[in-house]
Amino acid sequence: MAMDKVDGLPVFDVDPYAEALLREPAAYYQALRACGPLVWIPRYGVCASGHISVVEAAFRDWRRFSSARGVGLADFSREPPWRPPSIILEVDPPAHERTRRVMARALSPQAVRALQPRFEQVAARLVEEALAQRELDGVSALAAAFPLEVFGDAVGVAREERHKLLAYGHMVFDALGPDNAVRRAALAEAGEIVPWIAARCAREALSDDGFGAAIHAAAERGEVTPHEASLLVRSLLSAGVDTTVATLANLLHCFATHPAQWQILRGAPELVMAAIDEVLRYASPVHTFCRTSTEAVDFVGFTMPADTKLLCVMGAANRDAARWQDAERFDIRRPSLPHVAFGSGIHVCVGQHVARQEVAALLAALVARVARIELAGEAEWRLGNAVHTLARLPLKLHATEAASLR
Ligand code: OVM
Repeated sequence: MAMDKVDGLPVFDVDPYAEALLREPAAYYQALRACGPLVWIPRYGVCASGHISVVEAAFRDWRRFSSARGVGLADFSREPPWRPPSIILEVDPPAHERTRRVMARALSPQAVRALQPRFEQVAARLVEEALAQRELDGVSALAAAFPLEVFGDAVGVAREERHKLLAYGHMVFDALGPDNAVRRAALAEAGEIVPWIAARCAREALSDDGFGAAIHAAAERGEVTPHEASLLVRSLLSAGVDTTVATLANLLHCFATHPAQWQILRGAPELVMAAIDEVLRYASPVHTFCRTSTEAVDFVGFTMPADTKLLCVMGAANRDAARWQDAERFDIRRPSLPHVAFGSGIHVCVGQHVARQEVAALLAALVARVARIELAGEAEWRLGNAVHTLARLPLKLHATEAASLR
């Protein structure tokens, strides 16, 4: 590993956004961790870390590691963002606190719990439909179909053209990377998708009983303006679909490729929640979020320059041997928490209990009905500048015996 003059930081000569690495990141993650707690990536003039202690420290230190200049590679203080910034994610305290409070209340535990029966019902139906097929694409038939239906309903979005939520999610997350082919392809759809999304966020476009209406109710109480309420609904649609689709796809892939772990889970369904955290740790859907240093930061024995992006590589941090024994092994019986798949600190995923409940509903339905998840063809990874998941996952689901005797 070369050393350089950049404040004595180890230099890592890599393009983290190269297609081969986005597809197959494990070796990059390992090299990143091996370079030390903090590295300099000359290609983009950024720092990066794959050490969990550093990633957590940066997420906690919101004063010196700002989100307001964007959580992607682009520094909003130097180049204009591709869309009006998020008023909850791309913002620091004190502004962050007000919007976060409104969002947290709309996504209250009671509101989420009330959705549980519906999640279970849809999950059971999708699993039956999947079992009836000789072969299926796990991504479209399960991973995408489930959140599009239940999360779309939960927010209160009309049913027409919901697939556009997927394209929007790709846009939001791929925009966090450099100006590469992945980002350009995702943003090429903006002209069609962005106005559609904006229209879906208005009060009159939303149902009366969803998260969307709850956010607009906060505007009626004067906690935010009506325009801010629409932007918070946009945040739900930005962050809430692609991420859970990716998690479910990664979950199916984990169990299809680790059949012994599936048998362990079938024999101990009380491990469903633990299994979800192990999927999040081992196959973290969001692989990288950035922060921007507001001043020079002395930490972990190095000085990180001011006004510099830090790539918090959660995908790498979640396999840090400093926290997990045999970190490269998928094992649902291990303690998987605390991981940083949902981030950490003040911006930690505000919708994580919705996401967990969605994933748990589908996983529980699979555990109840599926004896074996067989890979029926080659899994195809989706190239994502911030999300690591599959584009296609050919599967054959084998029903449990009790069911086949029915
Ligand atoms: C947003 C948002 C929130 C979380 C994640 C995200 C980049 C976006 O508020 O738009 O993905």
